[in-house]
Amino acid sequence: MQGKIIKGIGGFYYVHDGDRTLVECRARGTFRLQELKPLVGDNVRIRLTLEDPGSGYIEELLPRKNTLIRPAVANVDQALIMVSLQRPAFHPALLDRFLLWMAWQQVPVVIGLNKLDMGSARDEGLIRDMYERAGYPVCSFSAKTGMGLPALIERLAGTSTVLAGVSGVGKSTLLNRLHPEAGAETDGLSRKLGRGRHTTRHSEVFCWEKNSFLIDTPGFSSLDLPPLEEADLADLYPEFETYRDRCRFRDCRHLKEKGCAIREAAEQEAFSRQRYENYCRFMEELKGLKKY
Ligand SMILES: Nc1nc2c(ncn2[C@@H]2O[C@H](COP(=O)(O)OP(=O)(O)OP(=O)(O)O)[C@@H](O)[C@H]2O)c(=O)[nH]1
Ligand SMILES: [Mg+2]
Ligand SMILES: [Zn+2]
Repeated sequence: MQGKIIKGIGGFYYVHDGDRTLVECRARGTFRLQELKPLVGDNVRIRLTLEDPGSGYIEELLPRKNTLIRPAVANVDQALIMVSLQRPAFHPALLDRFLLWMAWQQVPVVIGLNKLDMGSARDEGLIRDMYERAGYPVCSFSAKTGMGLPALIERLAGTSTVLAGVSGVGKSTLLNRLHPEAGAETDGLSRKLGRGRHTTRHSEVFCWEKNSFLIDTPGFSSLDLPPLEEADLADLYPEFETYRDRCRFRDCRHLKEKGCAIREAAEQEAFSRQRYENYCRFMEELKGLKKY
């Protein structure tokens, strides 16, 4: 029989056949030899145990559309990177890190700006503008009140979307809103710090509408950069695209070089200057990583 791995806990994989059956499976040793680790989202062929039809083992991993490292899932069409206006506070550099990971993994992105009920319309506008100018679709909403959700639902329907974002931004709350049967645990934030409490512990796939999947994932609190060469960082910024070939030097790193078209464009606010400044910081970080 065939199915999809909807979650993996402690060496067991839970395989759903798309109808009603959920089978607890172990993976066969051969995957380990091939260094292929089954991932949540994998489509697999399984064999049921004779004595117990509720358990079985994975015989074959079917070909993947893609494989993500952060978060570790397979077969997604896009990522909804969630941030919140407040609690936790919005940090552009952190969102930029998520965007770099997704660009590096070649996964299309929708930015979900949550907790619209808590923040000001002015902040919402500034953030939206900053990222729309970079070419990213932005949906603002409140998973709690339902405000703004129709536009988001349009983007999610008919896709397999992985939810990503730091702890506490409301990933599981959104999932429950779209699919109450999920009954995902959500938690109050640490009152003093306004930080998330790492409520979701495992990634899990939910089918919330026909052919529409959401993958809830645990939020991380910090994020390193993808394993990049310095020369490749600029390629992950969609808004640099039109300027990249106009720099005076071919090997321009777009920092302090003379005749750098990207820096000039940032100074003229052709796109968000803050995104460019974070780019410069990330370049420093990549240089530092190389030394040690
Ligand atoms: N005011 C407000 N609170 C929200 C909204 N969405 C989520 N919350 C609250 O934010 C807190 C964290 O929500 P979760 O859904 O658990 O966050 P998460 O992103 O799944 O967090 P992890 O599982 O730890 O990664 C909960 O107390 C939610 O009730 C919203 O739109 N408005
Ligand atoms: Mg959660
Ligand atoms: Zn340049």
